[in-house]
Amino acid sequence: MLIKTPKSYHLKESEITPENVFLNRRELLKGMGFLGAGALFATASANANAGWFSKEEATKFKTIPLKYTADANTAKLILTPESKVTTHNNFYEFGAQKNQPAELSQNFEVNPWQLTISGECDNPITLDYDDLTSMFALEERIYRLRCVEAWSMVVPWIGFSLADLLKKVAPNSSAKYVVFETLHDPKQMPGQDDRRLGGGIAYPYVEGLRIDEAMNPLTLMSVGLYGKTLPPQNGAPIRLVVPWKYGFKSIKSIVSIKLVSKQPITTWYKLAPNEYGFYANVNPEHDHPRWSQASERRITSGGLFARNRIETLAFNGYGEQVAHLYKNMNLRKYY
Ligand SMILES: Nc1nc2c(c(=O)[nH]1)N[C@H]1C(S)=C(S)[C@@H](COP(=O)(O)O)O[C@H]1N2
Ligand SMILES: [Mo]
Repeated sequence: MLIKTPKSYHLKESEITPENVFLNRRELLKGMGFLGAGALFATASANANAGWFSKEEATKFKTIPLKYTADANTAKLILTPESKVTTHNNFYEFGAQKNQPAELSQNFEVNPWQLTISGECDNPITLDYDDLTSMFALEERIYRLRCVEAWSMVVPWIGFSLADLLKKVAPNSSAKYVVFETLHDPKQMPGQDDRRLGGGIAYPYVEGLRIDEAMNPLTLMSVGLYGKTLPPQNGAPIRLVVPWKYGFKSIKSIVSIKLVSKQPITTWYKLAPNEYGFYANVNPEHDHPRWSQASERRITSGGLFARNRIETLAFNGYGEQVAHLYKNMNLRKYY
């Protein structure tokens, strides 16, 4: 018998959502000769065969199949359907309503793109659009995504570890934090100069991590989901995914990554420091002033309003991988 040791970040079969998604995904992987083989070259047409690839999905923007490796273990997971992952979004640059990013971002230009990694390091670099998907071996990572508004999803991201990228630029000893910035281009991102549409936050969107959080192997630079490049509403061409923190840390459409010596002032923190801490680790014991964080609504194929209330886990369930980063910290103070 073949016994696979699951990577610790994979979800368990038991946390699962709907059966048809599970079965379809398994069929898909089997059909691709994946269950048992090492690598999966997913194609858009293979995805289209799966039942959850529905017409609700925004289709104008062309996503491109990606070559990536996955662990056979991922076939066991039930995912939030692609049609929900790509139509229920927070991306205020394209509007603060959940449906607006998918509607208003379909002409977003992602190629050419420039991502600059600079600051406290020996070898600053600038990557272009093609570098983003060719510089590193891509892998699929199935992560929970927990929004501070108390909804959550399970998403099959594709990407590479931020640590691999940072190692390339050789951070120096003053590099204590990492600051990320989203593209600032109000012509393309109408929310950036329309305060009502853009939810009244300051642009460009800025986020940050402590260097040890950035170097943690769970911290992902994502260039795709569901086997293809990212749709614009999910942060094309490249976004951060930090699965143990509230979703607002996972900044989209990044053009700058800078190594710095001081904790940066980040977008949501600047707006309301009492509501959005710099750390923003998922913590069921520390409520947001407007939302209890004790439980969450898992978005499944059962409809956005299906009853899917589940308990929220400390560090979003990734404590084994990341709790040590906060060993001597009072997480009520540093929320
Ligand atoms: N640039 C930018 N990044 C962003 C946001 C945003 O408004 N602008 N919203 C954040 C929030 S609040 C969440 S929950 C996640 C949502 O990611 P998704 O739409 O891919 O599910 O993106 C995060 N990244
Ligand atoms: Mo969020």
